[in-house]
Amino acid sequence: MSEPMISLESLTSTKSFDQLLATAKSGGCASSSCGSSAKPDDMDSAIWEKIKDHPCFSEEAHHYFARMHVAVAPACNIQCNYCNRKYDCANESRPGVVSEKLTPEQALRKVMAVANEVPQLSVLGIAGPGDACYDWTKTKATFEQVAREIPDIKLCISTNGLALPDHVAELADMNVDHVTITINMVDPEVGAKIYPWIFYDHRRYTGIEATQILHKRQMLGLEMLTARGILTKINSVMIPGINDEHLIEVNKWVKERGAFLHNVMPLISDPAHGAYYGLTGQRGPNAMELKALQDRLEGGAKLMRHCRQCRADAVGLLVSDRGQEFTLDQIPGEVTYDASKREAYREVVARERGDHVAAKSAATGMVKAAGSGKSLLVAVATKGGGRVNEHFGHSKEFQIYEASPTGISFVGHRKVEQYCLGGWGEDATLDGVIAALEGIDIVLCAKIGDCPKDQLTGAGIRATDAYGYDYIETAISALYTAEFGVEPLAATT
Ligand code: CLF
Ligand code: SF4
Repeated sequence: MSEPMISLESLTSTKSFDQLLATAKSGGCASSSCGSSAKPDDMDSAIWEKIKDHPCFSEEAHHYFARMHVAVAPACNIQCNYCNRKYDCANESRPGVVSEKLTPEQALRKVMAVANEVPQLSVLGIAGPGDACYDWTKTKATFEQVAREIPDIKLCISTNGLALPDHVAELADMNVDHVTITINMVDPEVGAKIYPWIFYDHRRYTGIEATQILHKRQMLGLEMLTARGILTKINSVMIPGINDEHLIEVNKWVKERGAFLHNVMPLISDPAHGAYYGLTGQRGPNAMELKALQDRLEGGAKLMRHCRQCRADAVGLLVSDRGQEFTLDQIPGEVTYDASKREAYREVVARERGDHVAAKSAATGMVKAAGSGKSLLVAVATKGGGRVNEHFGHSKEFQIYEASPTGISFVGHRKVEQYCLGGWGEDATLDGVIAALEGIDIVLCAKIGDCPKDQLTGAGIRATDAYGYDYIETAISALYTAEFGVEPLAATT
């Protein structure tokens, strides 16, 4: 087990800015890889500059950087069968949670307050709770005000695409270089099963007529963004029996039109949310069905697999939402932005990140060199920084990695209910965690007690805390080579 070069606490502390600054200025890094670039070899430098601090557009960045959403855009111009308008937009948020809706002025105050407290903040997104392009006046006013006060924050928008072509030029003028379009179909017949109506050009359309218009506008918007060099991510909601097979076609279409990423998300369907699908019993896919479809899409448009389907008022690293700490009643009436904390954090991360990339490359090389031809599915308890650094019982999600002859890949995450609450754990909760880990070979965590470890073993899932605080890939490569005969497997049962 190796100690981190810089502790996660020094990266993420909300209380000790002096310590953070001291860490940033102290240097003291023993690694020969300090300062090395984390840019993948096969990526264009200009694109890397755009995505390297964006937690959604770069899987690697999501270990270090945070986004926040401001819920300034409640109005929407279409109806999705998985959405109940009383709740957040399900395209970019978990349904069933009501947001605090903000004016652009309130949003600015909130962004400055978060920037002062959350040094990882790098992106401001507007993802509803309706449609950011349809509710354009408020979206634009928010972006303009925030860009004036915090010029280095990246601006990001999510839309259903219907009103998008009307605003591409303004998005480019405002330097918005990350746009997400939710595209669930390229065949209007499929679309008619997902969208009962749209509101376009002052009138309401239904059925195939509606989805033909939506499809044309989505494709036009995507092409216009690509022509301007704006990076696009396509979100698709996987709806079993409705569009799951069809998403293969969607992936081809969006790749041909220059999409940078394709994010296939599972339908979240629950009668309690009051949406049409929930009320009519339409189910969402399970984790293995989602992974199987994502695996079939490999080789097409590049996939995003680390989406957390976050709320329209989410704040923080994707792994942990701190939105509830920043409701308007907790923010001072007057806020002045102080850039120093975010700047100090960036200095720390630049060093840690170079070290991580070198470790990752060595780990991948070891897995490939093992030449076993076999795969290992590993669930990792982490709270950020790319390390195995969370206790099993404190985890609210596990990050899933696959080690195979092609290397080590992040393939998704599994949300769970936190098992340990102040020193004791509920058996029923543990049963739920074990069910969520279906198909996993080994769990990696910073600490685990004998009781949960034994129960996991009983369910055919091994668990170990022998690699606590190691980089995730370093730990997985050690497991992989041990599993296939190179070294004994440490401390797993
Ligand atoms: Fe927000 Fe979306 Fe921008 Fe990210 S979220 S507007 S691209 S800053 Fe990210 Fe959240 Fe998934 Fe969205 S994890 S739901 S993909
Ligand atoms: Fe709901 Fe978003 Fe669809 Fe509008 S685009 S209906 S807010 S899920």
